[in-house]
Amino acid sequence: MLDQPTRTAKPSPGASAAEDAPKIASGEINAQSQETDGFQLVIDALKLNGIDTIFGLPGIPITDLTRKLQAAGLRVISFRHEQNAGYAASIAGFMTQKPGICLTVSAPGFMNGLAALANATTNCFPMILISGSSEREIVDLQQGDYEEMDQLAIARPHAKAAFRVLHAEDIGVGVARAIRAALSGRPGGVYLDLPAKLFPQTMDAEAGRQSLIKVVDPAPRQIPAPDAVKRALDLLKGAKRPLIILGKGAAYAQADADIRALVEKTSIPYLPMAMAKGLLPDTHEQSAAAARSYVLPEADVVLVIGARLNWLLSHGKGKTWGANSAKDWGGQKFIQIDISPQEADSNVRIDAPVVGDIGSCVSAMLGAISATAGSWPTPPAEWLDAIAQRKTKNIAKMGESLAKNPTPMNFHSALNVVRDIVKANPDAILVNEGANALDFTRSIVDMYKPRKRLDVGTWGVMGSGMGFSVAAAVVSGEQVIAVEGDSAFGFSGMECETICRYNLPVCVVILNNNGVYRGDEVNTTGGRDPSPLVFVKGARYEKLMEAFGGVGVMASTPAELRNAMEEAIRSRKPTLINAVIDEKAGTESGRITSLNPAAKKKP
Ligand code: OXT
Ligand code: ADP
Ligand code: MG
Repeated sequence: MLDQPTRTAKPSPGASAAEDAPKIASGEINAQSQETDGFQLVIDALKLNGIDTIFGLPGIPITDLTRKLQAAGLRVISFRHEQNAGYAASIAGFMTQKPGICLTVSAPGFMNGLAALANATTNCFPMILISGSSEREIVDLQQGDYEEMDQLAIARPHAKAAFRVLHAEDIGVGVARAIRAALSGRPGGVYLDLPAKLFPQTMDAEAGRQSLIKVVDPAPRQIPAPDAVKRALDLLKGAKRPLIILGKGAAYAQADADIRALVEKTSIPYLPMAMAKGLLPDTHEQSAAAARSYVLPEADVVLVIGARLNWLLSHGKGKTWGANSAKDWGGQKFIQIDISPQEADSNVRIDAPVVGDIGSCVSAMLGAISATAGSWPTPPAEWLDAIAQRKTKNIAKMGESLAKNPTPMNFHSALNVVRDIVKANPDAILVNEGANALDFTRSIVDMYKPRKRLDVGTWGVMGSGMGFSVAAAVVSGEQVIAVEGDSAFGFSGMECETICRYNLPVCVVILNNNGVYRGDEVNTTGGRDPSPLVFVKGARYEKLMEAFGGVGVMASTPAELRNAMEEAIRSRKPTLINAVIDEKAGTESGRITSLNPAAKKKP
């Protein structure tokens, strides 16, 4: 099939394109030339919509696109593996409420990016995976093209939406649809397929300019119905033991001041999910994080804001919630604020669903509470006192563990240092993955500001660490501290080169216990291979950062770790600290041992 460079351009898709015409800088569409092409239209469409950073990896057919994007003033962050570029794009989306863009080559590059796209959809992160693709006619007849694959069909089940653009004049619509799909309603991952043939297609420059769309109001506010707000507040007001759960949707919504005001005006204790830590400072007196296993079963009314009642909340039922068995309901009444109307009742009955964007819902609730002029009841003192007691006990227990200084280091003695460093640098962004390395960090290291903790999310995915770190540093310019299990780090460790190449202020701390969960397991079969769970003992991970010109430090004591972290933050140099901890430290699967099938079989 021939290219169709001369297809008649469509009329202007809307007034907005005409209004924004001057924003497409002259020179992007060459004023002398009467023609533009697919490369240029992709760049113009992204720029017109405020996209300024691309995470990706070049190769056929997008190599030139990466060069041209850079020449057009966009920041192109080039990775060593597309999966890491994809994780970077997804977390950039979470941090900025703009879709993060990941750009890959066809089939294998696309597949590498797909894991991150699926993870973005699962986590409700707005992201667009743009992949070049091979020749449709050959792909569809399965004639064996270079990197042949029906990418659109494969992406579709893993994305919120998937689109392919075949003609240059449709690039504007394709990019606009991708942005709208990623951002509106529940955010998610979107796939945009750009066949190789699209890029050199030419069309009249003016018609091309007219074909672009600047998306107006890509994430429209969704105002909750007043009766839904009233139903929720009536239920909450009558509670004897109310609890608020804040999820990463609440962090994403950037309604920080109103969320804090709602918590403080109602005096209700709250529990932050992992990535909602810091939405209010973890040291806030209403935080019930240190009394989690007490408040979940005891609460009578639970207001869930931007969190799903999925496995991380034991599906809202079972022993965690005070029921007798895993399938039983604990008797709590639930109020759920979520932008997705289908979320309610997905696991247990939601007595008062409030559908809308969190900013609008929380502000409507605050308005209604203020209208009751001081008559909002403080939760009963017995409830607040009981929580305070549990907290005091758990915090004291934690304090004892943190005060110990064993040799070799354990998770507590190493993380006590990280805890202090984060306290002294509350703007630093903490990236965290591993099993024990994740779970201990979550409960030991307090966060003080919103969206500063980025972790493995809904899938518990290993390999997100370095992609998240690169994006966090690029997007925010802040210091990044990545606390990594040694196994977790291995999934994306080669991106140390990327961190050094872009000279990013990333300090990676590997809590090195020589293996997955721990490093002391032996192969008891007498065979020659090591246990599947252990790595080379005494591995010198710090040399990896040194190999690319960064700083590498081996730390065997809390004092060495503290010095190295302080120096990393002072210098803002790429740094990897290999924090050697006891190989016997750690339990299988960390805090989720009970999810192992073998554990489930046990009586
Ligand atoms: O109330 P109680 O008494 O229960 O106490 C709780 C709190 O009240 C208390 N607490 C506090 N006390 C005092 N002070 C403070 N401030 C405080 N805060 C809290 O502490 C406890 C615990 O609190 P928490 O954490 O809130 O509560 P809990 O009960 O744990 O919460 C439940 C959950 C489910 C919400 C929580 O546990 C959670 O969020 N868990 C997430 C778990 C997760 O996602 N794990 C990652 C996956 S594990 C596994 O799959 C791994 N793999 C396989 C694999 C994966 N994942 N991905 C891919 C692509 N391939 C393979 C692998 C390979 S992990 C892994 C590598 C592991 O090895 P590493 O070397 O990397 O790591 P190490 O383990 O370190 O060796
Ligand atoms: P966590 O893992 O922290 O428990 P989840 O990812 O399970 O959080 O849940 C996030 C929820 O937040 C999703 O159900 C999603 O629909 C919702 N959400 C995301 N952004 C918004 C928003 N702006 N307004 C309302 N709900 C939102
Ligand atoms: Mg480990």
